[in-house]
Amino acid sequence: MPSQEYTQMWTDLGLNLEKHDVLLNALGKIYGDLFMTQKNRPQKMSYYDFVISEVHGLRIKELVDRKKAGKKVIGAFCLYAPEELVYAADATMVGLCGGADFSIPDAEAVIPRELCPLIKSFFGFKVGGTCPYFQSCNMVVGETTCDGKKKVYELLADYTPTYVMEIPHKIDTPQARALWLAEMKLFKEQMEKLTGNAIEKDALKDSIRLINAKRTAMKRVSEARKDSNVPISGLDALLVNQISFYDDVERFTKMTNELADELEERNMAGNGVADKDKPRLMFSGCPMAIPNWKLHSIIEGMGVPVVAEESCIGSRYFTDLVEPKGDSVDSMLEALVDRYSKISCACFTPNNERVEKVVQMAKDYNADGVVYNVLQYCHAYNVEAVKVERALKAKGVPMLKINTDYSTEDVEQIRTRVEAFTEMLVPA
Ligand code: BJ8
Repeated sequence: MPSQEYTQMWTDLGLNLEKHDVLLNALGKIYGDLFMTQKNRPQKMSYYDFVISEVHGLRIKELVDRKKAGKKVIGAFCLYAPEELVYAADATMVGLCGGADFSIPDAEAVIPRELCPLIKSFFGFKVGGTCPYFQSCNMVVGETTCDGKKKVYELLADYTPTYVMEIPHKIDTPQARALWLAEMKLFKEQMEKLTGNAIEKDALKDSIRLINAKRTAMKRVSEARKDSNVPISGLDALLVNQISFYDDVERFTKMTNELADELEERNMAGNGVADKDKPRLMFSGCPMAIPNWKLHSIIEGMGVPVVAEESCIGSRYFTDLVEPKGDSVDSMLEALVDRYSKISCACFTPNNERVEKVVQMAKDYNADGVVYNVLQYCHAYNVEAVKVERALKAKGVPMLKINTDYSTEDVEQIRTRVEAFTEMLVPA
C-alpha cells in the first residue's frame, strides 16, 4: 500500500502513525493472502482491490478535500443511521470500521473486556487514533440498539462529537412509529444545524434516489448469487458489501452495476468459482464489519461456497428501498420510517419478521445449510438463534451456530466444526 505520500495527511488528521503503519502492513498482508489467492475471480473485482489498496489513502483524501470545501463527514455504526438525510444535507456518510482485533487492546484500556468485539474494535480505533475515517468525522451518529453500544456512545462522546438516535425496540406499534418519525425529524434538524443546509424536498428526493440506486446495484449482485453456478465467492461478495459503507456512492453504484453485469454473464456461460457438488452455505447473524473476513475465509478455504449473507453487511442493508408516496419532505420522512423499520435487527422484540426472512432467504438462495454467526457477548443475536434454528429445522435446513470474536485462537476449532457440519449436508 502506498503510504509515504499520505503521511502528511495522516499527521494532520492526528493519527498515531507508528501504530497505523503496523495496521496497514498487517491489512495488506492479510488481504493478499485471502483475496488475491482466490481462483477465477470476476475481473470487475479489480476495482474493489484498488479501493482496498487505497483504503486509508485516496478515499481519505477525497473526504479531506470535501471538508476543505466546507462539507461535513458523518460516521455511523449501524444501519439505522438514515444516510438519505446525511446526503440531503450535502454531507457524506462513512460506516466506521469495527472488524479488527488490532484496535481491541486500546479499547480494553478504557472499557470492560466483556463486550462484543465489534464495539471494542470501533472504540479502540478512536482511543488509539488509528482510523483515518474516524479522524475525518465532524460527528458520529450512534443509536440505542444494544446495551453495549448505547453505553459506549456515552464514553465515545468524550473523544468526538456524538449524536445518538433513539431507536424503538418494538416493530409495528403506533408508539414505535411515532418515535421513529420524531427521531427522523430530530436527526434532520441536527444535520441542518451541523451543515447549515436546510433539507428541501428536491435534495431529499435526490438523495433517496442516490441511495436506492446503490442498494439496487448491491441487490443485483446478490440476486446473481442465487444461480447454481456460484459466480462470485462469498468472500468477494462480502468485501463489496463492506466497501459500500465508505466508498463514494455514485462511483460505487456504477462499479457494482458493472460487477453485476459480469456475474449475470458468468451465470449464462456457466463460469463459476465453486465445484457444483459442494453444499451451498448461507451466512446469518451479527455483522462482519471490515476487515472481519474470519468465517468466510474458513468456510471457503474448504472449497464450500457462501452464497448469501443475512446480515447488516449483506441483505439487511440492501433489500428494502425507500418508496416515497408523495412529494413533500414530511411524506418522504414517513417513507424513510417505512423503510428503516423493516431492517429486523435482533435488538427488536418480538422479531418474527427476521426469523421468517432467514427461512425465506435459505429457500431463495437454495442453501443446504446456514452458518449462524454470534459475536461474543451479543445477547440479541445469540438468543434469537434459538428461534431461527427451530424455524430452519422445520423446513429441513440445518444450522450451525458459531460464537466467536476476532482472534485467531479458535480458527482450528471452527474449521473442524464447519467441516463436520458440511459433511452431513446433502447438496440439493
Ligand atoms: S442494525 S445488527 S448494525 S445494531 S453485534 S454491537 S448488536 S452486541 S452491530 Fe448492529 Fe445496527 Fe443491529 Fe445491524 Fe451490539 Fe450485537 Fe455487537 Fe451489534
